[in-house]
Amino acid sequence: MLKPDAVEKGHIGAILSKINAAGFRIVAMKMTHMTRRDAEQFYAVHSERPFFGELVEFMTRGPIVAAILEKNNAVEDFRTLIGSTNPENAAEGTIRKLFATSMGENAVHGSDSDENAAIEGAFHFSGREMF
Ligand code: FUP
Repeated sequence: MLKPDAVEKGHIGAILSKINAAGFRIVAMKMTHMTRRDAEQFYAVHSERPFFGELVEFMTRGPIVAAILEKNNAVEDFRTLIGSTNPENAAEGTIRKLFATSMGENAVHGSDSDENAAIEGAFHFSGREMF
């Protein structure tokens, strides 16, 4: 997902360009606005964490771009491309280093396993929207 901060600041094109240059194939993509219920479900794993309320507020404050990306070793390579969760620790040239402003508003989300990528892809897209 390209998160609300990235969309608000007009960074969709720049971020997609980096994703493209890194060799990912776009399997599915759309702009959408998550409801509170969507965000609570998507981030259910964090529901007991102190930042959960803030995370849900942030993820629902504006539209996002959801995408399914395909590549060999996609999960690890995408996480390398986006950089650390906290942009202060993100490597030079990574998407979060370039476009994120804080741990909370960190521009992009990447799945942390193939299993979660399948779950998260199915959260946003039906089979007819995957190409
Ligand atoms: P990541 O896998 O890098 O997206 O990070 P996590 O799944 O650990 O966290 C999901 C989101 O929760 C982060 F993108 C931002 C938010 N978060 C905080 O706001 N504070 C924290 O201490 C940890 C995560």
